[in-house]
Amino acid sequence: MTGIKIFHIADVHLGMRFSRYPGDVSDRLYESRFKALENAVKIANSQECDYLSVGGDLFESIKVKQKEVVRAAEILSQFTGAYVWVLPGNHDYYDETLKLWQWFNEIASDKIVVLASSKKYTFEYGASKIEVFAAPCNSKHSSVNNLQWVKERQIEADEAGIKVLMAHGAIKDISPDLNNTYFPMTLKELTDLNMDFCLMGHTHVPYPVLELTSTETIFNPGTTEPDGLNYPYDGYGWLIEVGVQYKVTGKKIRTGNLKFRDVELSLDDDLSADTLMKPFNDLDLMSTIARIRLKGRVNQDAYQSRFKVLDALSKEFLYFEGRDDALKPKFDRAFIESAFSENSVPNLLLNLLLEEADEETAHLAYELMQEGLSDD
Ligand SMILES: [Mn+2]
Repeated sequence: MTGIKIFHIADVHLGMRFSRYPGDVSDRLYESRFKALENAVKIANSQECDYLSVGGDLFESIKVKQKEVVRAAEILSQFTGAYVWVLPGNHDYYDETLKLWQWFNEIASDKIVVLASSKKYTFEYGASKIEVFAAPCNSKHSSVNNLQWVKERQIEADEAGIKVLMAHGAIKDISPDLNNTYFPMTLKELTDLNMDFCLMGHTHVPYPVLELTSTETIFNPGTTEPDGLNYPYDGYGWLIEVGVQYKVTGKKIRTGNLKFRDVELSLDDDLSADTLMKPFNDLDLMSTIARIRLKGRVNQDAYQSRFKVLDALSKEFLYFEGRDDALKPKFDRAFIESAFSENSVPNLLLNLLLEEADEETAHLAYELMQEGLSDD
């Protein structure tokens, strides 16, 4: 047989809203998810993939708007390969009474197949035959996964093609699922199914962590577009190639448009724009949502200028949040001299604490003195 190529994405979450951000930023975040889906189709086309697969949670919710569903189907219809596989995830689970999937099927071209049932779907294209064992979600939550039917299946004599599992759910030790409510499964469970490879969705962390692999057979892309400051990945899909003797290789390709960066910066003395920008040096700032949390101690002048510096920076980014709650002004001899006259009790005491104890203790004593003074 000749090789086949699949581009696998998951967790696009079209329709996700970002109400904590200002209007123009939340609009951009909302739009960028559709763009990421377009990127995925373009990548799949330029790589001449035979299949494009979506491992669940194409949509953020079963209540997405019709125009969002239509838009998604139209984007996927641009795929120039043989088939698009769309697995319902737990956010967009399958139920035949849902408008979501009715709208989707009405508009989607023939090459788009919703893997709505727990069963084997067979695809033949060119010289290759591929059998997709689907484990879609049919509810938002479940304490058991949908792999049971795959485990119990009768292995048919003609089960000769490439065997692929498509499933959506939490994978133990990779995604957090503390209460076991997201179709929990284990890597061993997946390996034991004896598939040629598994196309997964749900876990927003890409798996495996490698960029390129010829040994792994379980692929989870994570979100196509990053979705928040607690998500340090940039949005990926897996390009999977099956060569002679079903040898599988995977290559991670970026599909995302925006980047989120949550940075904690420990300062010592100075607070310059250059220092603060260091973590963002190689980024396109107008496509970056950043939060910077300052800590440590800086000199008095730097401390007084902190809002000005942060304000100037914020204009460079798509969105920028500066936090100064853990930043303190340096508490040193110079400060004590400026606050208390020479040989006064506070001056002597604070200088002594600075020498015998440390800056923290001396500063605390100073703050207590301030409180004491204001109580009078
Ligand atoms: Mn999910």
